[in-house]
Amino acid sequence: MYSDYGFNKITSHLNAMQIRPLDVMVTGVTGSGKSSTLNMLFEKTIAKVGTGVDPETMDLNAYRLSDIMRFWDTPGLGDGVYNDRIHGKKLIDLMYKTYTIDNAEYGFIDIILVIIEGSNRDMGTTYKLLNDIIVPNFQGDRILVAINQADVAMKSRHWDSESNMPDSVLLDFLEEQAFSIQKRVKEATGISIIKPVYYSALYGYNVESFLDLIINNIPKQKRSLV
Ligand SMILES: Nc1nc2c(ncn2[C@@H]2O[C@H](COP(=O)(O)OP(=O)(O)OP(=O)(O)O)[C@@H](O)[C@H]2O)c(=O)[nH]1
Ligand SMILES: [Mg+2]
Repeated sequence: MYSDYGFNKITSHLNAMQIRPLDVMVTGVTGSGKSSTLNMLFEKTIAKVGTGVDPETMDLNAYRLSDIMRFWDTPGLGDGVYNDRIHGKKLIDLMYKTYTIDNAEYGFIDIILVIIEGSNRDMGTTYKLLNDIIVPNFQGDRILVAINQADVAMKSRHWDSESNMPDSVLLDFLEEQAFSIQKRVKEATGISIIKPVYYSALYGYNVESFLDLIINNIPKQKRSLV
């Protein structure tokens, strides 16, 4: 059960921050697998996953994995200029959602997770999402990147479907890709991100690394507004 994963560690971080739960906003290009990622964590279908080429998620939805973590599914960018503007506004509104404690105002979302597809299709839209929407409105050190669809990163080649793991060739490729995305994000957006993890929401591969990325990067303090 992933709802128990890292419980003690998360709890002690949150106690230090004096918040509960940790709010994680999940963003990324349409079709990158945001909703699938939530289904992977919850081990059941909680969020509707797209089937064809059409974007699926149109609104913000919050799901509580446990008392200590809540995930916000969001619509993906790359859905045409008109919809991107509407969806972009929803993302920005969420980034500016606040709560007040002892007369001080804090940002509701603690961490933003940007999901990228292993095939690297549409990195341009990912950079646009970062540059136009996220980076100007959110602290750079609270932005995490994860690479989904590890199984099809090499067009399904080198994925061992018996063990549901990459073989050594694909593993090398994914490692290389993680470094390269870290570098490219720096060049394209100016922010320094932690080396992304890679995982497969479809096959539940590397879920623990995915959660570790979040758990190991829980901020020390409540988020002040930018
Ligand atoms: N092979 C593979 N396919 C995946 C994986 N994760 C998601 N998909 C597929 O990618 C498509 C899009 O997945 P969604 O979870 O709906 O993507 P999304 O990011 O929520 O998309 P929007 O809601 O449109 O923004 C679906 O057909 C999923 O089955 C994965 O790890 N591997
Ligand atoms: Mg979705």
